[in-house]
Amino acid sequence: MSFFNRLSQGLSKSRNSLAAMFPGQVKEKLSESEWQDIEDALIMADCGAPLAMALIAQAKKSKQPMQTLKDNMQQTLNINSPIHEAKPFVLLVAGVNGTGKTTTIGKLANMYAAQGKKVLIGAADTFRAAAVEQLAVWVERAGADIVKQAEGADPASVAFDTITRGIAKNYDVIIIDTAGRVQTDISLMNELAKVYRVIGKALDGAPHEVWHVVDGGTGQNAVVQVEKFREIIYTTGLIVTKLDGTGKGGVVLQLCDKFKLPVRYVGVGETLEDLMPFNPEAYVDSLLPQTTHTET
Ligand SMILES: Nc1nc2c(ncn2[C@@H]2O[C@H](COP(=O)(O)OP(=O)(O)OP(=O)(O)O)[C@@H](O)[C@H]2O)c(=O)[nH]1
Ligand SMILES: [Mg+2]
Repeated sequence: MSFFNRLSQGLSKSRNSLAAMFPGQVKEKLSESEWQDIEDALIMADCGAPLAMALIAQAKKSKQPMQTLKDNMQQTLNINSPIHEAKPFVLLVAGVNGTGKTTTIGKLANMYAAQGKKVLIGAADTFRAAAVEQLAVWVERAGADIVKQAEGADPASVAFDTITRGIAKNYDVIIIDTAGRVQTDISLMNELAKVYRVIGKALDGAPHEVWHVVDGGTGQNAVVQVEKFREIIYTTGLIVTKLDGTGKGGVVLQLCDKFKLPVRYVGVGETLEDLMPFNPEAYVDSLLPQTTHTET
């Protein structure tokens, strides 16, 4: 299934409110109350009121308002920042509890392995033995390797070991999984800062990328999460998960607008294949009521 179809299916909850208001083809000329409805729907999808209002205000001023709205939404999402290349490429993955970090790492490992890369995963979520087991299952399915230590081990030590091993054994990609944590837990945030620092000690210039995994259904709270994590681990990109089941897809717009962080991939399901590169155009099309969309 194409990116557009997957996403469109998933985001249909946020889109339905809009699509229901505008069945069939969308006119370019809308009445004031129709614009208000679109603005409300964007706010309900968690675009954030200031951004929704700004987008609508700009659109209304233009000769082709609907097209302008789409263009500006796309522009907001289209943050040009190529993924840093290195060998080994070291990626740190973090975020609050249950957002889909471990699942996403499984998907990423699968993707890189399919590209013929040698992939090593560090199980730096040492909080629960079950977390390491969960990761090991994903990693095996993906055909990658794992570095783990006993439950309760220092996550920074696991990260250090993983990178040392990855360099020695000539891995192409090293991904470090971390335990979920809320941004208000100072000691856990300090622990994450230490993981970040130690990765840099194990390999100069690492981590090359730091991806914050956000549950696409989180809504407004995602903004403060991204803000606080970024202060600690210098986030370079976002992964937005669970877009197959949310009515709140608009938060992605808000995150891109506020932090100018690129969305690297999106999660659209629970299997290894359910990870897709982010496509701003398809994303906007799946949020807004449909005109027509042709696959290329
Ligand atoms: N529908 C759907 N479910 C997902 C997606 N990504 C992850 N999940 C589910 O979300 C739940 C949590 O996923 P994990 O990967 O364990 O999340 P985590 O961030 O590693 O969790 P902690 O390590 O406990 O913080 C699991 O049930 C996953 O199957 C997605 O894109 N879509
Ligand atoms: Mg996990």
